[in-house]
Amino acid sequence: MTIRLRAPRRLAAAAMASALALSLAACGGTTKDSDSGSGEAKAGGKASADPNAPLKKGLKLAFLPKQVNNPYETIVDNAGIAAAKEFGGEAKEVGPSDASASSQVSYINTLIQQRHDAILIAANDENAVCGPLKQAMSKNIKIVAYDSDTNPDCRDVFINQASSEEIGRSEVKLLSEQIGGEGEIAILSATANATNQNTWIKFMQDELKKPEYSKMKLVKVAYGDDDDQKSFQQTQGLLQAYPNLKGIISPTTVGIAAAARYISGSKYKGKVALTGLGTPDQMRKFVKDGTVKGFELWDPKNLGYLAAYAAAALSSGQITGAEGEKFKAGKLGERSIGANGEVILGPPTVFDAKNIDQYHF
Ligand code: RAM
Repeated sequence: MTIRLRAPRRLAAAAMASALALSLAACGGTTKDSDSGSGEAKAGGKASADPNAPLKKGLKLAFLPKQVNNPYETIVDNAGIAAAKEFGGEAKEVGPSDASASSQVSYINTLIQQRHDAILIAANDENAVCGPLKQAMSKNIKIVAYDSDTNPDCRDVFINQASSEEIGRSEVKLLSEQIGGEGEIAILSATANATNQNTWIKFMQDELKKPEYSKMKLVKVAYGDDDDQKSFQQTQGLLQAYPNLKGIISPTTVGIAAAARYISGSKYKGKVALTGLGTPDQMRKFVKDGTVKGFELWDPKNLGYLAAYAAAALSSGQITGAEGEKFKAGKLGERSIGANGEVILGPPTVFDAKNIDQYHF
């Protein structure tokens, strides 16, 4: 079972130990129907899944990323667009140039008017997009959240890049190894509303409660809004405000690249550790110049590819989004839907000076 801790009310509960969160999730009411296998689930009711239904040809998909000028989202969406060609469909990317909470709403409304078969969304806010997404679902447009989830009621499936818990806990572990388990640390996140970052941060905070991290102190969570300049300035601000800072976790590709750029040209290089989630292509020079020892990510291309196949499987009636259903995701093989309609891509990879040259994305 995957733990879901997103809505503010649920987030309030998220500070508790993960075991408790797990049991809450087990008896909570947000899990999609999985008992009958019929896929009778949400808004408007659903037809039964037919795992043998052929993928429909000519499906029209639209990717709606957090923002179009984010190199990470571009890799994901381009891979999804290529995947759609593979199964005889067509896909495009549209979206805002900033990742603010309501920036995606007008795009969803336009995509509904254009009658797409599926909308794939990396949500900037789990609730702000809900109304229009439900509207789309009522018109039989399938909704695939990827990267950053919506409220589960507002999409059919969520394609998660890796286990959210594993991402959050492993970030703390990575930084702890780099600073000898001791000292003040900060987090440089994306936007304050980002579902994915907020979920990861909750798990980081929970991980930090373990005795082995008792000498590490989280002094601040800063937000760079997935904007390069703002992330750069926030890094500078953190280092000035907390002169004893030993390390920063930036769980955003935009944030970690900007933070690395700032640190590499400052007196903090080699003194303040930086880890987080980054693309090897953006981070390579900072690993080579010694600013960053290690960071992690999954293959964003596979995330877009998997999301596109999930959209096609939904639109073709192979799956409805209920737990336990399975679909074939091209070269990624058979995938199954877990609790809360979540499909997990796979574990992240840690990149360091030894392996970074093997990765190009
Ligand atoms: C940024 C975005 C995205 C996140 C990656 C790791 O590009 O915030 O949502 O998944 O970082």
